[in-house]
Amino acid sequence: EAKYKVVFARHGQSQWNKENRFTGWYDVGLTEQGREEARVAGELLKEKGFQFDVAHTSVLKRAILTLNGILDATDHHHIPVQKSWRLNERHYGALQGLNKAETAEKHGEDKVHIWRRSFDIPPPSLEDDDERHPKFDRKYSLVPKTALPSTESLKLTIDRVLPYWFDNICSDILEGKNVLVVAHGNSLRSMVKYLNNLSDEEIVGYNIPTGIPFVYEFDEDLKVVRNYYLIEEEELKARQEEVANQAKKKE
Ligand code: DG2
Repeated sequence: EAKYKVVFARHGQSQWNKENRFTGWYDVGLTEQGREEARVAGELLKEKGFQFDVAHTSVLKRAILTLNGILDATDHHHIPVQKSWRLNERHYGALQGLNKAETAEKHGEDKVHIWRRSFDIPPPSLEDDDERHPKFDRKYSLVPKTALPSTESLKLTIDRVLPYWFDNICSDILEGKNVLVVAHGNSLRSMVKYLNNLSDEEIVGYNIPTGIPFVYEFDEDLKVVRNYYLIEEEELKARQEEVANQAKKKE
């Protein structure tokens, strides 16, 4: 009954993941460990016999470099890669750059949990004239300024990710292509919420670790038949727990 398979992965550890800073649309590179995670993910996919015809990623280099690492390790340099701002991380507003644990110390863990994981409450927004606003970044010069965020809740992220899922990724899947998607914690949570039909409450507790491929199998109508990570349950739980705990106060 499963007809199509799509492989997803969050990028490997970025420099700001390592420093435990809110990243959002800030365009930070990978750490050595992040590059290694990409290589290991690629080796795993190769070992399991996955092949790809097209890849989709964001316009942020931590995702692009991870995808490149996977394409390198799986010997898939030839496939077309589509990059879109719609697969970018959720915009973290004025929190971008701040340390997650320090922010919890300052504002309280509960507040930070709301900013990180509530469904529809966006973090404080960037000022309109803040030089970090995406409208000043030439990467986004072909996106209408009014469509560019100065902060985003998960709900707003879903609103801009899902059109890309339907129009660009689903069409590739339905053409019979093997698709690889490399994106970010919250742009992936957006797709997972939709695909697994999770409630606004259920998605709150769902965390995605860096660099670990996960697979969705679909029937001919693109209904999800099953989904799973390519690592053991126990290791997955530990890695998810780590993500959940990033905004705990330091002891
Ligand atoms: C992280 C996710 O994004 O952070 O923007 O800080 O996936 O690009 O590393 P990513 C960020 P949390 O929502 O898990 O705090």
